[in-house]
Amino acid sequence: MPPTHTNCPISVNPAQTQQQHQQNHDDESDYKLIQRNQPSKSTQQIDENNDATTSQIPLIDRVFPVQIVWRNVALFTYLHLSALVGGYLLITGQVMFNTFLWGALFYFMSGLGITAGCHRYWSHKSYKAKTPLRLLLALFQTIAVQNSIHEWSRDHRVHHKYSETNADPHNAKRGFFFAHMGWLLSRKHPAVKAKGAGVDMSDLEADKIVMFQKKYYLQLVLLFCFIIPSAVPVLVWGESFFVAWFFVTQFRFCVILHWTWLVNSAAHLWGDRPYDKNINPSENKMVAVLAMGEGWHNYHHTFPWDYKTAELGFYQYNLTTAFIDMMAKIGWAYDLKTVPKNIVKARVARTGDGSWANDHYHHHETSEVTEESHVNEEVVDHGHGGPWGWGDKDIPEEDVKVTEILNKLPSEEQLNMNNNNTQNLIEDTSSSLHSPITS
Ligand code: ST9
Ligand code: ZN
Ligand code: ZN
Repeated sequence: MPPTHTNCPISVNPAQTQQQHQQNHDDESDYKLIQRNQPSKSTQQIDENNDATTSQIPLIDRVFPVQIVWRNVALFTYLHLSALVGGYLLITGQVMFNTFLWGALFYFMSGLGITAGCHRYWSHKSYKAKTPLRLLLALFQTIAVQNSIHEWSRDHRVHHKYSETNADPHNAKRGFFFAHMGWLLSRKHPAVKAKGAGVDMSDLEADKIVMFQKKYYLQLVLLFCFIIPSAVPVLVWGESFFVAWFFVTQFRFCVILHWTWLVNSAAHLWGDRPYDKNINPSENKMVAVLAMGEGWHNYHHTFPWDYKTAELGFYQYNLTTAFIDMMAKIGWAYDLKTVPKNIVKARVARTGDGSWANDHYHHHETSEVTEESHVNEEVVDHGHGGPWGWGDKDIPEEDVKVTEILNKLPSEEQLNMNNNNTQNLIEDTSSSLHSPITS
């Protein structure tokens, strides 16, 4: 069905009731709140061929054009049926032990490629990495088959800046299924493309590893996600091709996809909002465990430049933080950005929903933020969006100044920059890729 748009910033479909229209206009005022922090007021409308024209695209509306992509429906149907076969082979003991370990290795590699790689490193620039780690993360990310690093990060940056609007690729206002996987089964809303075009990607476009992976994505995926994981068990320890294909490749791939998608669906719908009650993303422990520490989503959307994506470094709920810390110990990761405790607490008092004090998973020490302080605080509504991370020009200066940067490189250059976060940010924004070892 083609999208219907009018010059009204809130689109009105003839089938809408007056009540729905009113609701849209309520949402419009919602959107104005979002706009307070956004650089441009209007969104360009793009036609079905994605060309920009001058009129507006609604960012909030209740009627969503759905254009199903049947090729994707077929591919995902095959994937899920194959994963069921793989799961059946596992629980009926038909998978050799070596094959199980091999599958687990690919599971963790692909998971970390998404969490530590294209999420915390490339999308948010929450830490820096030396070339060996960048190569490793790019390889891991390829194994996950979640689109190229470039495409994943562009969608993710626009998700942070325009959360829960039409410009959010997996807008959770469209329901659990759409946010979970429906967005991959249909054409993107024109607002995603229009707003996404304004998101700065220059850092990734200057990253040779990212651009190489984008260029040869299909070949790399075939080799690292499908051929190698399925062939090695057969050739090296005599597993049947049937088991290698359905368990190691299809089952492992499908499970990681669902744990990732839960961050967009469950962690945008259910859970506490201790840091900012005005946004949808929430703290969801189940998702945190499954998604290697990525379920503390209210914190993450509030402070997207924090490399831990959570207030605490509890490794059992945040495997990715453990991995990055380990990489920092061997010197492959550095400039780890994090938000000091007192800043977090001030934010909890200002915009939290009051659950922080009750939930001991968020903090080690006794809470100093009381219920009373919530009642007395005037809550500032930030709208839904925010800066996408450390390199975003819209990150507030105050936030940059107070950010703690851990594991700085002991080089002279770094020493000169001590306590000068703004300089660090400028370096990051203008792409530190000019240095042979960093990005
Ligand atoms: C997958 C991704 O699963 C999952 C991402 C999840 C993110 C989670 C985040 C949560 C935090 C991290 C948690 C990690 C937890 C990990 C746990 C591990 C244990 N901006 O896309 P096209 C433009 S992928 C700007 O074809 P359609 C652009 O010009 C699964 N512009 O649009 C583009 O051309 P180009 C496997 C944009 O036709 C053009 O539009 N992959 C943007 O509407 C066309 O783009 C699949 O299934 C933007 N954001 O098609 C593939 N977007 O790229 C599925 C687009 O050349 N995808 N443009 O510049 C598709 O088939 C299609 O994209 C589509 C839309 C059908 C969905
Ligand atoms: Zn994020
Ligand atoms: Zn999110």
